[in-house]
Amino acid sequence: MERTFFIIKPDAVARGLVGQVIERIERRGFNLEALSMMTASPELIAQHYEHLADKPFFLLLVQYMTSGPVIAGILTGPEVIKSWRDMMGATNPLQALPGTIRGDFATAPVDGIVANVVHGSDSAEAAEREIGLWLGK
Ligand code: IDP
Ligand code: MG
Repeated sequence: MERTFFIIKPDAVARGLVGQVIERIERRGFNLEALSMMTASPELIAQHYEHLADKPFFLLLVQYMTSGPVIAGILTGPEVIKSWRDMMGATNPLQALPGTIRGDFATAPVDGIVANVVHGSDSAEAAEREIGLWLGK
């Protein structure tokens, strides 16, 4: 069994999409091991996305991710890290295929903000780091 860390981002919470995202997780057969609602601090987002700190969009990303409450949690299941990334779809919703969460729920970026509904860890190492950072588990 693998575990991964996921976020339902502020745009999705604000738009009332939490239930539909959770429904897809449950329908796929993954287990919700933890679920927490919180508003992230800029410091937390800066640590979470530290590998993007030198990107020109970094400040916009911090503003976006702190703009309202998020749902953060842990998913467990077979090959859940890759499966959840596949369910999310491409980073830019313009490229995300219909059938993926981003492809079904997000528009192309507006004003440089890639508001794309969900986050998922991209490796087992990232999952453990992010779970520790956000949930202390
Ligand atoms: P991922 O979320 O698909 O793993 P990352 O490259 O890790 O994509 O980027 C993290 C987040 O930063 C993205 O989900 C998106 O919200 C934002 N982002 C990524 N690339 C851009 C960009 O070129 N402009 C603005 N925001 C971006
Ligand atoms: Mg990423």
